[in-house]
Amino acid sequence: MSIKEALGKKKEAVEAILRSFLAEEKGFDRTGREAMNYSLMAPGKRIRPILVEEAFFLCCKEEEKEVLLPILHSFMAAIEMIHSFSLCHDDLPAMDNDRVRRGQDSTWAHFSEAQGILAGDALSLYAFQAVLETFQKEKRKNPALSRYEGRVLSALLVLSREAGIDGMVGGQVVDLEKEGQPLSEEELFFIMEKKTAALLRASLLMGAILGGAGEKVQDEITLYGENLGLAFQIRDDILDEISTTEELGKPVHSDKEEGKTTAYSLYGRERAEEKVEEYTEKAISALENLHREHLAEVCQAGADGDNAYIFLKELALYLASRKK
Ligand code: GRG
Repeated sequence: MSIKEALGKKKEAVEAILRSFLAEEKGFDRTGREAMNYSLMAPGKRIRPILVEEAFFLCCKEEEKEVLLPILHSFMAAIEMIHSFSLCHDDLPAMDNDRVRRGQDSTWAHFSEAQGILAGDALSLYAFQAVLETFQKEKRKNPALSRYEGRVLSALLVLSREAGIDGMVGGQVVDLEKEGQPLSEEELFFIMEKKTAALLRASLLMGAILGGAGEKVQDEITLYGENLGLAFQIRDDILDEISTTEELGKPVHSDKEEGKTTAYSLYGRERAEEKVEEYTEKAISALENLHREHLAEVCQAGADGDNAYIFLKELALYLASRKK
């Protein structure tokens, strides 16, 4: 199966999981629930939940997998809720003022500005509710799950840290504040690292932590995520210049119009493409290192671990030349 086909299958599986976590569309607050679900189910690539799942399967011992599966699914849903909240708010008139996202009306354009704000707020909190409620429910069925409480708390700490002011929100703060001003390379990397790499890194780290990875494996997987994130953002900057609204499902040339310094404007196309390659290579080498140095630990994951290793390697290459 090609990586493209594998991604398609994984995306479908993620969407089935997301559907199981949707807010119930009923009651006086129904509009808010509809807006949350509209934002969450808009057709995205679902890269982040896929990364959570792969990192989990890379690290988790065979005998622990089944019991942790519902918790894993809640983390996969949670990261996509956080990502959707960020897109929902990023499109608002006060931020990028975009009416199109993922090939359809952005959430605020479909509902209203106020409901767009509230949908993002609600999704950011629902992410934590989804994990905690799932864990509580599963513990009631199987009290032995209490022994994984430390993993769940650590993974939630990663999620809150990487999504908030120490991560994605922090990156967005600087991105907006510096709009229209030239950025130094250092400032640009601060933004890319926080705004984009943080959630990709968090996805992998959460999956690894839940799967029981030790510190060294966590460090290597973080390095993979960090470099994958930088390559992903630089590719995004290139696509904003060379692609079309139809292909991307969102407005193009927006960076230039907003006077943003991007990797494309800083380096030019050729060097930006080289940077994508450079960070992709760094990501792959972190993964290879993990596999070489910590084989004994990763091996306990059995065939699923091997498949995840191969998939994550291919994914890095695929994302480096993605078209959307
Ligand atoms: C509003 C707190 C707040 C943060 C906004 C995510 C974000 C930060 C802004 C969106 C614009 C942007 C280019 C962000 C960089 C990260 C990125 C490339 C997001 C798009 O992710 P994809 O390509 O989107 O995975 P899909 O739609 O496929 O899920």
